[in-house]
Amino acid sequence: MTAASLDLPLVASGKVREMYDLGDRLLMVASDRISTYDVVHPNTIPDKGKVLTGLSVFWFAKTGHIVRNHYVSATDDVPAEVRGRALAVRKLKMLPVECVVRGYITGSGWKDYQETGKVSGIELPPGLRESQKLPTPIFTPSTKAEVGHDEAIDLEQASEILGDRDLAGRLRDVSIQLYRFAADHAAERGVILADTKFEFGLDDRGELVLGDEVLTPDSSRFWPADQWEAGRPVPSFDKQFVRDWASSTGWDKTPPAPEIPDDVVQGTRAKYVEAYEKITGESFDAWLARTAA
Ligand code: Q0N
Repeated sequence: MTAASLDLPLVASGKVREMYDLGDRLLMVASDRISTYDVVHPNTIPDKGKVLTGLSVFWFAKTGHIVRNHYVSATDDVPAEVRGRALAVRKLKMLPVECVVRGYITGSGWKDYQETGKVSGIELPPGLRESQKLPTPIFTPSTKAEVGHDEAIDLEQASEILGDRDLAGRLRDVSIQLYRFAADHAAERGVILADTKFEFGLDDRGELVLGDEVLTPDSSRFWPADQWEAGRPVPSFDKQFVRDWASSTGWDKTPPAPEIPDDVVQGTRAKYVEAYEKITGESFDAWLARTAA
């Protein structure tokens, strides 16, 4: 069953997710598709979309004291064929700034730091090593590029895009609070939340609301704490099997991505389920039962 087969108006689609119109609400559907190096593979990871949806719901429930969110229900108004992988959410006016928070220096942040000593206009101490924990989490927003990668911006540019200095400052403060809360929770369970991305919107009263998926492996970098070491890239919790296998094939990371063999699919599925169970403290079967049609 593919999400694209739903007989509802499609309002937005990404590499691995779709958003449908339910009239007064939206239906956000997470597929089992997986990308590595930004390229989607031809085959899927069974239950990946359900794991990510269950994780988002866990975090929406846990972070309501920090900021309101768009979550309405994982059952009401959710068609049987996408139960477990879809959420009914409130319609928002989305803000055109992606709210990235980094607690560790890796990925594009590490690249920018090496070139300039700064990330998103924020001067960092000299001598940091790859994957090192930052003295304090930093807000490094980006804008959605029409094609290709998101473009890194600083807080000043975010203010200009939003046309509202106070709103930009509030996005930064709320994003960092969410990151700290989630990183503390994950750390107690042996997982490092290296960085994450939030998307916010405004409701019909102009109030700030957290949207999108939250604190999932697709919107965040989760590292197993026992594999962390400064001075090298840390393997990602969920996709490392696929990346290691893909490298071994000699794939040059340009489309089309190769078909993932079944042992790598099964190993990766197990990592997603393990991530769900470690972080939520609940069995993944309980999520399936809770959302069964
Ligand atoms: C919305 N996107 C971009 C899902 C996520 N609550 C909302 N109200 C109105 N629009 C949106 C949301 C949310 N969330 C967000 N597009 C529309 C991210 N999408 C891409 C496709 O899949």
